[in-house]
Amino acid sequence: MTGERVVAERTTATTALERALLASSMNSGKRLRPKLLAAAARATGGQSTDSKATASAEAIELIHTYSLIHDDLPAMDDDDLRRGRPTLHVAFDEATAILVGDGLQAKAFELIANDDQLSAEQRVALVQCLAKASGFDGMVGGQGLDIEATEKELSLDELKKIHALKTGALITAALVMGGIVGEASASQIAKLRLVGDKIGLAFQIIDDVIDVRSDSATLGKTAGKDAAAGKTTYVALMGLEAAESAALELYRESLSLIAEWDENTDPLRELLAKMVKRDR
Ligand code: GRG
Repeated sequence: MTGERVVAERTTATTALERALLASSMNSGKRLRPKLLAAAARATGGQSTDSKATASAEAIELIHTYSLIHDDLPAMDDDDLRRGRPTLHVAFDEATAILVGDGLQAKAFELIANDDQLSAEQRVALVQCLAKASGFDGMVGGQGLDIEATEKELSLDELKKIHALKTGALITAALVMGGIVGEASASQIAKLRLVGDKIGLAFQIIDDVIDVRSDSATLGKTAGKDAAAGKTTYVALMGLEAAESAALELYRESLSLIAEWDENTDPLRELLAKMVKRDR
C-alpha cells in the first residue's frame, strides 16, 4: 500500500534519494497504523467509506516510516537493522536518510490536502490531527523526553508519559483520523481516542515484552536494544508476566469501549487483538 504511490509518481529512481525512497517503501512493516485508520473508518462510516480512507492511511504510514528512519540514525537510537534489513543510513548514508524522512513527512500532508474524496473540512481536521500527534505535542515531544531520560531511572508514570507521546499519540491519531473519514459523531470520536490511548499503551508494553522474549531475526530489529541502551522498560519496572497481564487488561478495556458497536467494527476488534497477541 503505502509508499508505492509515492514512488510511482517517479517513473525511474535515478538519484540516490529516489533509490533510498524506494528502499524505504519496500519493507515488511506491519502497516498497523493505516490498518487501524481504515478499520476505524469502517467502524464508524460503514463499508462505503473504505476507499475514502486510502490517502489518509498512506499518509499516517509515511509519518511512521519517517519516524523509524530518523529514530535509527546515529544521533538517535543508532541502529543498523530495521524491518529485517539494514537501516536506511547504513544502506545509503545519513544525509540521504534524513532527507528521505523529511520528504516522507511533507508528502504525508500533501496526500491529505490533495484527497478529493473528502470534504475540505475533513482534510483540515485530518491535517490538524496528524500534525499534532506527530509533532511537539506527540511523537517528536515523546522522542525528546525519551532521549533526555536515557540512563535515568524512571517511574512508571514517567515511562507512561513518554510512550503515550512517542508511540501512543500516532496510534490514537490513526483511530481518530479513521473516525474523521467515517464522519463519526463526537461521542464515537471520544471513544476512539480512549481506545487508542489504551491500545497504544498495551502495544508499547508488548513491544518491551517481545524485545526480551524474541530474537532479532523474528523482530526484524535489534532485540534487547532498550535495556542495553540504559532505557527504562515496562518489563524492567513490572516484570515480564505482570507487564503482559497489564497489556492484556488494557486490550480488554479497549474492547469494552466499543462492545456495543455493530459488525462493521469487527475488523477493528481483530486488529486490536493482533496488537497485543504478536511476536514482532
Ligand atoms: C524520530 C521523531 C522521531 C520519533 C521516533 C517511533 C519512534 C519515535 C521510535 C521508534 C522506537 C520504538 C521501537 C518504539 C516502540 C514502538 C514502535 C513505534 C515500534 C515500531 O512500530 P511497528 O511495530 O513497526 O508498528 P513496523 O515496522 O511494523 O511498521
